Amino acid sequence: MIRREFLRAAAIGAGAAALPLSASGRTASAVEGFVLSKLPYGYDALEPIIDAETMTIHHTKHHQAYVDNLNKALAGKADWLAMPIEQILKKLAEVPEAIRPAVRNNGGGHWNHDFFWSIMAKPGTGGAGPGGEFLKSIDESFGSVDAMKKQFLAAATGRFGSGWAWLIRGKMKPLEIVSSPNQDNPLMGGGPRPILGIDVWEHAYYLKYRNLRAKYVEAWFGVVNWQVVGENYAKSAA
Ligand code: MN3
Repeated sequence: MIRREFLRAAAIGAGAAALPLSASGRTASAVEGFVLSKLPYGYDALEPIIDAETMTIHHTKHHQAYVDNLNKALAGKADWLAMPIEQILKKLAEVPEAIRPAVRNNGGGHWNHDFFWSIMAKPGTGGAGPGGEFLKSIDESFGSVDAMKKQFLAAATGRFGSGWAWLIRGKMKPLEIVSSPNQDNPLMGGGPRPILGIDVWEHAYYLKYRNLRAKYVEAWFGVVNWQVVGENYAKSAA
């Protein structure tokens, strides 16, 4: 058997019939490993809220580096390379200890950025805001959409250093807001798949907003794709 055939056989054996899907649905094969997905819009699509230069560096340098370093960490481990990234994060405790920190940081970075790109849209095209059951859950959990945004802003600005703020299904209430350091996310440790999330690493906003993280978070709501976020809400109910 040639090497490529062997790897493909190994991938199918370990990952059932399906090739692994990244968060945004791109396939990765055991041969090439994970791949940087294309953005669902142009680098300048989120202007003026997120500038094209920030988007270009963020995607082609930062996200690319997470993908490359994830592949490097998993090199030679066909069973892990064949797994969807979401599944790897859920099973992080089973990743060999020697590579677990690298998989956590870079696998988290890969999933988080795929997710982040997917929930944004050109200003004015992302829908009016939450609706239906999603809106009811927000009202029940926070009182109003504005109150939810306020709490999200507090979590995003309160996260010391680099990290993320998330809207997720809650335990005590239908929805809750949490934040995580570095490239961690709620999936690690068996939590729910996020509904909404924001990257508050300085690389996400520093060129335009400098040190003013709160200004960035407030403006960012103008590029949220509420259609996709509503779908995330529906999916997370299952
Ligand atoms: Mn980032």
